[in-house]
Amino acid sequence: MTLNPTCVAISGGVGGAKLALGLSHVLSPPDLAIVANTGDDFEHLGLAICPDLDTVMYTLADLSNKELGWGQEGESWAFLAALERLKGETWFRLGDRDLATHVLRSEMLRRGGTLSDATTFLCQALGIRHALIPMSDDAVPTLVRTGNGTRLAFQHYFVRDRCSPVVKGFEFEGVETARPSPGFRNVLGAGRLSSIVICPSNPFVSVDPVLAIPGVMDAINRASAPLIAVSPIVGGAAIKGPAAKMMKELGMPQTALAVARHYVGRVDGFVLDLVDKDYAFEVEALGMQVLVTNTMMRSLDDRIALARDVLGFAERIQRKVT
Ligand code: FO1
Repeated sequence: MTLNPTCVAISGGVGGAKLALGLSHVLSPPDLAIVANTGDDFEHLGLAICPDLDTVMYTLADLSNKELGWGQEGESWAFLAALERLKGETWFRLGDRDLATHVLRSEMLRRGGTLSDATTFLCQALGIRHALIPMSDDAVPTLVRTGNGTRLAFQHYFVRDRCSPVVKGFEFEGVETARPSPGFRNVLGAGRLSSIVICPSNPFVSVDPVLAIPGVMDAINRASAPLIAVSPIVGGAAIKGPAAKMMKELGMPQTALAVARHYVGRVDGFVLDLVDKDYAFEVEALGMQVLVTNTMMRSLDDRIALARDVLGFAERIQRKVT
């Protein structure tokens, strides 16, 4: 199916999935394609685990575990208990329902299917009609360079070590030879594209891996659609996850303005939360258009309202640019 969306949303983590859901309520399936980060992916117990794809997939299917922020709701943990009894690795918690996703995807990959094929199959099985696309079908695992010089696999940093190691930098292993997935390349070249939205995700480990893939920024710059980033930092804190801690350890202020600076030269528009409205002038001085609105997505209505605001913002920038 050749996709020809008006909006491409780039998503990673919980915050990204919330705005992706809002966009999916505003735009009908042909008009929206969601590209998920796969830098968090890793092989565990012989299974291909794709957390950011699954967070978006479960969110769109209304199956997501709201308390945990990952995995499925109403989960049971019999597999994990049995694994414990067998002295297997249980630091990365796999629920029984979630396990079916990993087993099926792993089998499809083992038979030579691509991650894109597996994602399409699983989304169709869950009745998801919007396109969910991995950023690449090549493995581009994110490594976290820590204070004592070691490089940690992302899930070892994030889950096993509970984000406690001091972060010095990141590496996207194999990114130099990675290619955008066919779907990702396809949607960035869509003739109808009028917005590319970076959802409020961790700039370093959820967004940078996607933009670092060779050809992606060129394709974004060739597209007439503006690239808009929603700040994942509100009032000096990350809504969820280690973004603010990472910024501190990287020697950056933990502010929405620092996030804008991180994106300078790459994005056309930046969305600040109301509490950060005083940064608007400085963000504009970086050469970005600015939208100040509520970015706290507590309810489905908040998700939908932010989606509408961002799309309207893209329209305004579009008119200005062309
Ligand atoms: N995050 C945790 O903090 N603890 C876990 O045990 C855990 C298990 C897990 C299983 C499947 C999956 O798709 C995600 C899971 N996550 C877990 C979240 C995962 O670490 C993601 O990378 C984060 O959500 C950041 O994107």
